[in-house]
Amino acid sequence: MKLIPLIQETLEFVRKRNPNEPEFLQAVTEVYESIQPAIQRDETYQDIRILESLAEPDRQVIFRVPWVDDKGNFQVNRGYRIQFNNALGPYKGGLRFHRSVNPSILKFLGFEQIFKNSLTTLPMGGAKGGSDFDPHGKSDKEVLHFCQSFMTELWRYIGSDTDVPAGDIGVGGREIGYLFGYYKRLTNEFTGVLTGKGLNWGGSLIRSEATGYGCVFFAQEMLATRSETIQGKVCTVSGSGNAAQYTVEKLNQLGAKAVTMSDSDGFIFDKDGISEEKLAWVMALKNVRRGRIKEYAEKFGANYFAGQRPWGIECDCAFPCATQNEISGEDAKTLIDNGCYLVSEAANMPSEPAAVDQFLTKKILFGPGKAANAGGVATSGLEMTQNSMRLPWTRDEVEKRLHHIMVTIHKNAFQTAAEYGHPGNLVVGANIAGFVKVADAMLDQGLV
Ligand code: NDP
Ligand code: 2IT
Repeated sequence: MKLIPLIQETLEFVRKRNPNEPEFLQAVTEVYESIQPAIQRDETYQDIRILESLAEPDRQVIFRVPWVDDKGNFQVNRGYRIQFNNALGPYKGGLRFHRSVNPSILKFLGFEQIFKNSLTTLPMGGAKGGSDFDPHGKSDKEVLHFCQSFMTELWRYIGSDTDVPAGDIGVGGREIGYLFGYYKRLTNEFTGVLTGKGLNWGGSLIRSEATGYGCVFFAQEMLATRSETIQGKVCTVSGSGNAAQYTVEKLNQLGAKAVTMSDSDGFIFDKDGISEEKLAWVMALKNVRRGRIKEYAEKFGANYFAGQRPWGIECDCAFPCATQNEISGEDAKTLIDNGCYLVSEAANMPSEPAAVDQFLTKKILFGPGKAANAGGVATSGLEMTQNSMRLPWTRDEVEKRLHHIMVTIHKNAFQTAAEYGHPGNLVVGANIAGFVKVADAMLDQGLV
């Protein structure tokens, strides 16, 4: 697509304002290039201030997080909350604790979150936050001390009608519990200020499962456009955390076969499939013992590939569930050459631009993260609803709603892509559908 001057100028403006932020620029470039058909069609979006405003966070909070480790030594980390856009509802998005966390990564995640949340059909704005704190190898007590110090600063910027954080990489049920407990002490309020809470203190059934389940539901919808089902498909999965575990669980439930899982040290390949029993063992390994995926190979006699990603393994469908830019252009080529014809992104921006190009050019079924992984935040939205009503829904009720939302997101992205002249291109479809709703709301509200 040849870019019109408005998009070129906007991207130039964003690049100048945000030097040294490659992940953020990657996310903005992809969205702004792909929404060009909507900008060209409707003059209202040709006001450059819409695109400039959207790429500028409403507020960025950066703070010091001092804490004391088990040896009695003082440690200092950096905490962040990027409140990107609240045109559609309170700021909403996860917290990531990982050593790589920096403004570029959180801004890319916060920017993506705006459009993702727009697609969910629920009233949520976009935000992201976190810290360069590395939870690997830390004791529960150290994680508790860190979370309490983090919340000592964060509490004043969030609230159930202001900004509702949740989990992401390195932030799961344990961390949400510690963060929630301290928020409650500081404010003397029991509110739905965080999602992903424990089931007996305000959490929603299916929230833990939602990202993985949603991503597989999205894959089912993509396959249905070719009159196919997921049953019997051989699937590669990366990661072994929250998103990966429940992707594998749903694949098993639907009769597909997941053959790989990974962590940052390497991946395992189990040609017999990661059965329900083996997955239960992985969940205990990762969520309780907090061990390495390599142990799976030792336990079940599978193959382990140190320092590698699973994209060289033959499969029908691939589910990247670890992190950004984990599929290179080269990996994409290998996947396609080996017969893979569906990629559904549970992770945020896992495919490098060169990989996305190949998926689109070769016309395989490609579900971009902001559509395919929206089930996580959508179910967070359902948790907020239940908290507001002070009434929990059953597991079945939440899963039905999640399924309906994923079907709706796919339909919206699919129809929008066709409407704007790019049939089958869910990158164009999801970005335009997400953008139009946010831009209209911003215009209605006087571009604030
Ligand atoms: P977890 O922390 O539960 O798991 C992350 C997994 O990815 C771990 O196996 C981890 O391995 C691996 N990983 C993390 N960073 C890297 C890296 N740099 N290189 C290789 N492997 C890595 O996080 P989630 O499962 O929650 O998140 C995974 C992805 O899904 C992220 O992109 C996240 O943004 C996205 N996502 C999550 C949602 C949620 O609700 N949790 C919702 C929507 C998207 P190791 O333990 O070795 O670090
Ligand atoms: O990337 C994401 O959508 C998440 N990490 C979930 C955010 C949320 O608020 O549930």
